[in-house]
Amino acid sequence: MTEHEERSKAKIPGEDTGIEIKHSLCAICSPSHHCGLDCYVKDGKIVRVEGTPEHPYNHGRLCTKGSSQRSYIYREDRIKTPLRRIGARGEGKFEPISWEEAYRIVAERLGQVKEAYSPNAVAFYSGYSKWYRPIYQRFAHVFGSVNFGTDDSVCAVSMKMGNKVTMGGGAAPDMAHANTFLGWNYDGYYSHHLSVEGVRKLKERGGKVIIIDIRCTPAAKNLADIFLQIDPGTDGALALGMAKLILDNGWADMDYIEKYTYGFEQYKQLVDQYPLDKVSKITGLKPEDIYEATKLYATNGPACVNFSASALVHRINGFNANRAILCLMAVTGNYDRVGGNYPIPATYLRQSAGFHTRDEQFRIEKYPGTAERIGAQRFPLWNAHYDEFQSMDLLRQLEEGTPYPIKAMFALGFNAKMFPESDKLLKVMAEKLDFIVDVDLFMNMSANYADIVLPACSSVERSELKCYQGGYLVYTQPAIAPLYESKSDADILCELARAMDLDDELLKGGYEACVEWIIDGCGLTLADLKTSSLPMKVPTAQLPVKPGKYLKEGFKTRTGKFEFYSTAIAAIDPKYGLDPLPSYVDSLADQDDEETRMAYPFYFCTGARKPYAIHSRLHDTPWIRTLQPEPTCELSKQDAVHMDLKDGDTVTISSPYGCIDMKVKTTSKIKPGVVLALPGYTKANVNELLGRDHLDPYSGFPGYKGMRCNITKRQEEKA
Ligand SMILES: Nc1nc2c(c(=O)[nH]1)N[C@H]1C(S)=C(S)[C@@H](COP(=O)(O)OP(=O)(O)OC[C@H]3O[C@@H](n4cnc5c(=O)[nH]c(N)nc54)[C@H](O)[C@@H]3O)O[C@H]1N2
Ligand SMILES: Nc1nc2c(c(=O)[nH]1)N[C@H]1C(S)=C(S)[C@@H](COP(=O)(O)OP(=O)(O)OC[C@H]3O[C@@H](n4cnc5c(=O)[nH]c(N)nc54)[C@H](O)[C@@H]3O)O[C@H]1N2
Ligand SMILES: [Mo]
Repeated sequence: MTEHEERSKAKIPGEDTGIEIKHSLCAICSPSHHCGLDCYVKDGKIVRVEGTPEHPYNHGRLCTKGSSQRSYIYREDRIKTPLRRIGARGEGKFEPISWEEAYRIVAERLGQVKEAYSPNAVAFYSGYSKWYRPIYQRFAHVFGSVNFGTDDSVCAVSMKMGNKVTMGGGAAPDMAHANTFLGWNYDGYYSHHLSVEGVRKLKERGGKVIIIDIRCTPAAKNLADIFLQIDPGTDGALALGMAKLILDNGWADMDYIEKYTYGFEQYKQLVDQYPLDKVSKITGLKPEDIYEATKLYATNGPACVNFSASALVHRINGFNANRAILCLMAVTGNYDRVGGNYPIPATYLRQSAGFHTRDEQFRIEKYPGTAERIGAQRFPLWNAHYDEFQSMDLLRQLEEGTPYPIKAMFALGFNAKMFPESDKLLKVMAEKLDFIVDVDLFMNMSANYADIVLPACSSVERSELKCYQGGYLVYTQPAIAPLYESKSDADILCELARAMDLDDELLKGGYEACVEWIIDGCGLTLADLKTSSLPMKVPTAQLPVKPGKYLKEGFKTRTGKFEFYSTAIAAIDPKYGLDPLPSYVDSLADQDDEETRMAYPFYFCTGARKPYAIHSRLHDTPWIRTLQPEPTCELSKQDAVHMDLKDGDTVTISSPYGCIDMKVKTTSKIKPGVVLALPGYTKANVNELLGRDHLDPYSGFPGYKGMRCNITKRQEEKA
């Protein structure tokens, strides 16, 4: 009896269960942690899911989101066939059509736009899903458009750009060798639950943990030796203040600074403007707490820091706040040293697994030309350092038609609720676009605006290439056949490439041909990968990746040094006013006039992660929805008392851009004046309250986590 058979017998009573356990992966969540999933399949249907015990990443564990897999994939609103719109845009009236018909229409209509305007008039967009990205980006470029853009416009890339212009590479924490972990906006239990183990082990070894957050999270409660509950959006000032303390108290690593860094004198002048009492006022923290945390971080080394993909960089001052924290690594000599933070080379989909693939080359080798991508003029730093359009400028370019009109959008997983002024974006798309295609698993408010809607299948219904830390690679096999007439995104793109007769034999050759090309040279072939349903060790993986490369060979910046003063930013036209130093500005600086302050006195922070939610994906998944049936915001107990609010009351949250209603949950975990809420609800979309120009000028990232709002008890509740 195989191990699988033994397990299914042990778990499910009865002699012949007819159940087969198939390995797959859960892709509901972040691509950096797609857990191995065991699907118990009976008669072509998944009857149970568990984490895969033998999987090198999650070792059998599965979170709330992953456990909802069945409820997710068997949702009623799955798109079942290709659809053609027959009502007005947004109305939601469609008729089923065949795949052949759908491909024919898409090929013809995109071809017309290309002919009448230019290939760049077609914007190719992707929502959060990442697995098909190399295929998709190449598809857009082979079509001839420079305009490929994704949710990277708002997720993680601001942080990665900070790394690029400061060190030239990433900043992975070397948790296994650190004595101190500075968990700066680290909410591991909620957003990266498998990372908690590393922090726990550090504590078991006698290591110390500092957590800096605006809310008292499980990480603060369970892991922190020192917890700083900072006022939202003020982290940049704290980081500069900490640097001053470190320098003034002789805790700095002056040898490191001298040998490996650039721009220290200018940086020191900036830092000197942030004495402890001033920083205490800005951040709402006690001077003695800042002092203790700084001393621990600087003197109990080696110390590593956590960098968040969203918490700070979802603010208009976020890029430089993040950079100010990066600089602390150099001040204390903790970058590229054992126990600090260090660069790890990317493997596939920009993930690190310690071996080389050709996915970057696959993405960009067909880049079609010199035209400016969407957002290029407005966000020159983004444009210089990332090979996608900045989607936060899409609404403007659609409206104004400059520097050239956008006339069609082809999207995989388009979700307008992720964009500021979501309603406005949909309205303008309806007016300005000749043709819209959306590929999704579920019918939603954005897909209702498309002319053609195509049904995608989920991760358990498809094959996909995936790498994992530790030098692993897997090519998954479908646990069940695609539901209804749905297909894998990669297959859709490759079939469409054939229907459009694009000039690219790889794409036309299909997903597996592309995968073979991408992994060629890594030491495993697709045929090898197909012999195992679990991740395989890649022979060329060089592990463990050791710190010290940049210190030896030079940093990947213009000066070859760690740049306190960024020469990449200095190279941007001064008219944009970007500061090469990590200077601090207020996170509400553009909403600071007296009138706005009085009308919208609360600080609205949206999207701090919760274990039962991810963007728009799970709010309509029945089993998960029972955990929090109504869109709900969190408010401090003090504010609630003041406003005569209790749990379950309905409030109206308003901004200069609109208002939404949510239920209230009172909490003692956040400070007075702060309102927290999740994005992604259709009934109460927080991004309708966010202005389209409330953007970080360095990255173009929106201030999702720092904007003004007002909150009032709804009239009926008052009665
Ligand atoms: N206010 C506020 N807004 C935010 C954030 C915040 O913190 N606050 N966070 C931002 C961040 S960091 C991110 S990453 C974005 C994410 O924002 P989105 O990109 O909107 O993410 P999702 O809602 O997860 O997915 C988008 C769509 O993809 C579909 N989808 C799921 N799987 C697949 C698939 O395999 N194929 C296809 N074709 N479609 C699929 C989903 O059904 C959904 O309709 O949201 C951003 N928006
Ligand atoms: N469960 C779940 N997990 C997810 C996601 C999800 O939607 N749900 N999304 C995934 C995606 S796309 C992303 S980008 C990542 C984001 O991953 P993270 O960046 O880890 O997640 P966040 O919860 O946005 O932020 C981390 C912490 O920062 C805190 N914070 C907010 N504002 C501030 C501030 O001004 N200063 C400080 N010091 N702390 C602050 C929040 O309270 C939170 O505890 O999560 C990924 N993981
Ligand atoms: Mo994200």
